[in-house]
Amino acid sequence: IKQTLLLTLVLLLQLHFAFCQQKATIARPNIIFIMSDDHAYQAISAYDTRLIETPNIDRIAKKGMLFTQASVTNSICAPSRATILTGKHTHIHGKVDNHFPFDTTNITFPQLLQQAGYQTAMFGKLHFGNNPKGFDQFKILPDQGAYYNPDFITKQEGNIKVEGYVTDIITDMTLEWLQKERKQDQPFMLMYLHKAPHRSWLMAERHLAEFTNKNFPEPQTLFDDYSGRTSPASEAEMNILHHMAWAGDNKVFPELMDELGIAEIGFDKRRYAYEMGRFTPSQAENFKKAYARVNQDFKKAYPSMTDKEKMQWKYGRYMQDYLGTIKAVDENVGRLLDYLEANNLMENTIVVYTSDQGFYLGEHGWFDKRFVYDESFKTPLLVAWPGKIKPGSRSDELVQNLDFAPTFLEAAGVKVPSDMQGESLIPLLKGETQKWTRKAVYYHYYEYPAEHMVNRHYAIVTKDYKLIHYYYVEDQWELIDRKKDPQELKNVYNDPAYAKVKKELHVQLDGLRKKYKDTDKLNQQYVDKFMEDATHGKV
Ligand code: SGN
Ligand code: CA
Repeated sequence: IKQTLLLTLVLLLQLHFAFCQQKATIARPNIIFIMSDDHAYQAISAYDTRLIETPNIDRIAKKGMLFTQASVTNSICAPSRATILTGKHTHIHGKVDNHFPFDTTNITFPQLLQQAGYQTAMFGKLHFGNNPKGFDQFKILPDQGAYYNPDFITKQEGNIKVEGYVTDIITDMTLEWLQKERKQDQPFMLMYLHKAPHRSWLMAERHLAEFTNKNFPEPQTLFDDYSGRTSPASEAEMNILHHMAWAGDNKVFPELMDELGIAEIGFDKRRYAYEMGRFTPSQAENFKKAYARVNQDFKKAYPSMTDKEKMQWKYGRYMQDYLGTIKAVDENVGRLLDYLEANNLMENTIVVYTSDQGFYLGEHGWFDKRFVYDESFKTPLLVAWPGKIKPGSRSDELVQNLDFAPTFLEAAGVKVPSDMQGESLIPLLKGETQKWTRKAVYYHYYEYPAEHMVNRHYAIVTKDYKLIHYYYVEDQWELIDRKKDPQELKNVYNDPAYAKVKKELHVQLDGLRKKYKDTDKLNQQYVDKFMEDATHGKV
């Protein structure tokens, strides 16, 4: 009898553990990571309603949390993506710019989740030059990818070309995977990564008529003369008037440029021809038709336009196209959210919406990113997790793309590797702000010399200040008072009133560099490697 009792007890215990394990597996949340490319927070109505309504992206903030001070560690595409996947600063994972290849010996959070029993998939833009590890399924755009009739590198079908508009296609692939391939008995981690609204801003055909007729308010610093800062701001080549391409960006027909005697800016006509070359005949016709009116108006106005008016015209055109591409992103995010709601998938799923960095929408007269100034340093971040995050909540803490990997691993109950440098956002998501101790973040941008010519710099950012060191072309320091000067127009580094603050920030910056293991020697190594590659024609 004793033996039978013992056996029964062992059996019961085994059953109990099996049940608990199963429960733990079921309870592990799904993760959907939605990321767009170059999506400025100024172009999401949950942040700012002046430019566009994005009711679907806003749904995520309504259900969850909006982060007002989310930022990136290095405001450029592939380095940001590598930071997201590894939870490390760019000088540690090695992808410091778009040029260096991603070192695939790095351990990424999708690999760890896959090992822990998650089903994993990635659709859209990665931009690494190599395929992602740790994915059961992927369909990714080669390099930057194309807006119309894009090619894809796929895990199972080799290279394919799909007719249609890229934002719709990436969503179709994502929904198809959810419908047909998702396993019911496994949690999943899905990366849904848009190309839009990356340059050269081609919107979907269905939005052409509406968006080419819209007007937008101008930012207050559209005519910034860069006089208040050190030289990198004025040396950068991302001014809308001087560096935005007439045909390639603003869709002035090349033949009209010739007729009006307008000189090309950069690869102006070549880029235009490339985009046109990808269209089907009917897409080309719609595109030409939609921009014909724009060109007619421009033809009349151009001969008497002042530089100021040219800037205003280009800014308006830029906004029409850039925001037009976002309209399709928002609609497609809506399709995904509708699917999740209709299939009971919202409940146990973390849904993140973010961008690989922010973007200038005419602030400082700029487009593009790269600088540590707010519009490109900050990035949108909205997170829904029903039952865990209070609906409609908001966090002003200094969080970074560095924090995603540890957050997702903790949510999945997977041990966070000790060399990951980010911090889990879970306390913030749960409203336990007192557990969040970070007071400053570190930033380091490397891609120079390169397109847009933004000098290399590193910085410490607190809620009140930015201390920036530009170091490659010239050695210059900037101190920005974020509270008094939110538009970041004035360097107060040499203002005696800031002597104490400056001293303290220098100490903090040294501390952060030590903590994250960044050094001048390492900077030099990246410069040397870049120069070596440039000499061998690899850049
Ligand atoms: C392209 C764009 C640049 C942009 C980089 C990096 N030029 O080269 O304007 O800064 O991508 O963007 S384009 O003429 O090809 O449009 S990133 O988001 O991939 O880092
Ligand atoms: Ca980008």
